[in-house]
Amino acid sequence: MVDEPEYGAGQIQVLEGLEAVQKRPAMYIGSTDDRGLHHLVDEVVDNAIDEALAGYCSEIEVLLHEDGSVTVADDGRGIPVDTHEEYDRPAVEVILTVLHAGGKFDTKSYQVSGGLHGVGVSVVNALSAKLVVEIRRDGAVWRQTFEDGHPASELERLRDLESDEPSGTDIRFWPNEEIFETTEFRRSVLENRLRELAFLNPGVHITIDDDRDPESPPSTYEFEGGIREFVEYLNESRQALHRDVIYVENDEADIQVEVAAQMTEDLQPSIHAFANNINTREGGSHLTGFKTAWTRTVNDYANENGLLDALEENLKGEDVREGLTAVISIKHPDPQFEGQTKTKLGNSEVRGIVERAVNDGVGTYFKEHPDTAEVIVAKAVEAAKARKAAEQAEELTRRKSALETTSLPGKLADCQSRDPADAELFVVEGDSAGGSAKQGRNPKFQAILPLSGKILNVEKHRLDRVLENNEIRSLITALGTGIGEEFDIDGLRYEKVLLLVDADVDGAHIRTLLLTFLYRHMRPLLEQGHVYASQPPLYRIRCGGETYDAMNDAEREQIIEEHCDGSPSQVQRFKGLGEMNPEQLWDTTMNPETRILKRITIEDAAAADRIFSTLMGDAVEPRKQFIQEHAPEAEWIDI
Ligand code: 0RA
Repeated sequence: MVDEPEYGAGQIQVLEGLEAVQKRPAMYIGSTDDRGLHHLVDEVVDNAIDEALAGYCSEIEVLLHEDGSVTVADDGRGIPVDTHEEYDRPAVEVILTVLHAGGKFDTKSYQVSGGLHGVGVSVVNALSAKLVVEIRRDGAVWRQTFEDGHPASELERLRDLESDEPSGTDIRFWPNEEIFETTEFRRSVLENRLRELAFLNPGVHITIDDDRDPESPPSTYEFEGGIREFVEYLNESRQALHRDVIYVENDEADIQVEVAAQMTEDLQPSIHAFANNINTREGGSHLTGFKTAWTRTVNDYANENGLLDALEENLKGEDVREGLTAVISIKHPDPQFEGQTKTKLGNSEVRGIVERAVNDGVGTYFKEHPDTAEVIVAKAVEAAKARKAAEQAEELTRRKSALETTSLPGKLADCQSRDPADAELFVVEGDSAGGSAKQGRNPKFQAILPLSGKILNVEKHRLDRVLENNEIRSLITALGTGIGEEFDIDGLRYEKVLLLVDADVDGAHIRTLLLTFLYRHMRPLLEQGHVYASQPPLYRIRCGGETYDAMNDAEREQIIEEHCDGSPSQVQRFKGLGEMNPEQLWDTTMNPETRILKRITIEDAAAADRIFSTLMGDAVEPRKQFIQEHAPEAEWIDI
């Protein structure tokens, strides 16, 4: 490290108070639902990662406690404890009680730091009923406690630090139950993020342990290979076409660029771009730079070696990306995040920097590894041929434009409302359930689209085949958004899209096929939370003139116990939606007052890509393993 800035309490900038955060938490952490809750942990972990990026921290431990709190411990420098001159209070107290009083806003103090979560640990404190910070620094162990964001104790000096004891910070917090809709941390959500951080920051060792479930062993993540191992992980259930992951790195103008890529047999690209450890799912200049350079480099190699003679044209971007798994990670001292969800990298200078890194690095790699270059070109040529064949038959263009001009599908029973904001579309498995749903619905705002057959597995077919499928075409025209590059959320005809399938294996399969289609061709619909799984009950129980519905066996037993004194007068098992009459279907599944819906969101595109490749791809072993690992969570898959 050169030119280390002196970092004491004096350098901390002060901006505003925490009441603003408590009043409008969503402004700072996006939402107060499950997602917002997990952002609290991300925020503290990101601070520890910043210490690691500055070269001071190598171990991060996350511990989920039985009482619902969580501790994040690191071996960084420790939050400063000396007196903050302006406030005449310990720096740690200022950092935890004054918004934006971290060091990060002073670009000299930190080379690189997260932009999205980088709201500061004071936000975590503001949204916690209680927070305890323990610091090992300046020869001692220190502790301070906070309640509802306010100091509940002075900073205490607990004891001297042992000579061999490393410095660091432990932050334990209890999220405020009055602020969050849920305060239950989900281990798998945290694991996905921690794994990702370990891939993006090689050398950092991250552990998560869950005391709520004493049986479960801790998970640890440390990847010496960094994003190369990330690509291998993403490709676990994809068939790679060459053994080694291509890796490029470059530093230019203080901007660090890393790219890892491997071509697979698949049809889907799986390309993930990060800036300062933030998953930039809306893309941006680093992704654009990568795409331009990858297209150019593959074309250059192909032309120089006469591999495009038969094709008689250059490869297009979509051709060279078919089946490509890639991770792009840049670290920038002053990242600009734009877009609806602030996950699009705006810095325009990054485009050229990534382009040059990939042109040079991958160009050289291809010259040194002609076998790899050739399989990559061959794969792209195959994709181009398929694209041209479809274009020549004019099928693709015809089908695409037909989607825009044709009237609504005949099978759709549309709703009366023309205002998408209060309209819902039920996509229903089977014609008979579709019939019941049509009779049972409220036609004012509920539309029904029955699906007759199984829909196509889009993971295994190119777009021309996908668009031949009648069920998929009906769905696209009913939704009104178009697909792929032409997708336009403004065309969406229904605020909610509800997938209504039987509660059995076939139903789960159909739902997964539908989700795969939506994920691959209408991803913003999922990202923006428009898609829901309807949860029809499995049992209807009667006793004492009352009716109760149970979603599963455990609930059935509980109801029989609590409401029927152990002996119900009737227990009906719904074998499928088709067995419910229209009134039952309305009562249990469609009535907004009483129904149970599960919103399907994509927390993590990389994890979702892997899940879809695993569930829908060719490799049998990883699929079996995935289903076995997730079996305890029933057939529901959280993506
Ligand atoms: C302000 C300044 C410094 C470090 C930190 C905050 C810091 C915050 C957190 C939050 C969790 N773990 C943390 N570790 C460090 C710089 C300290 C220095 O210059 O010595």
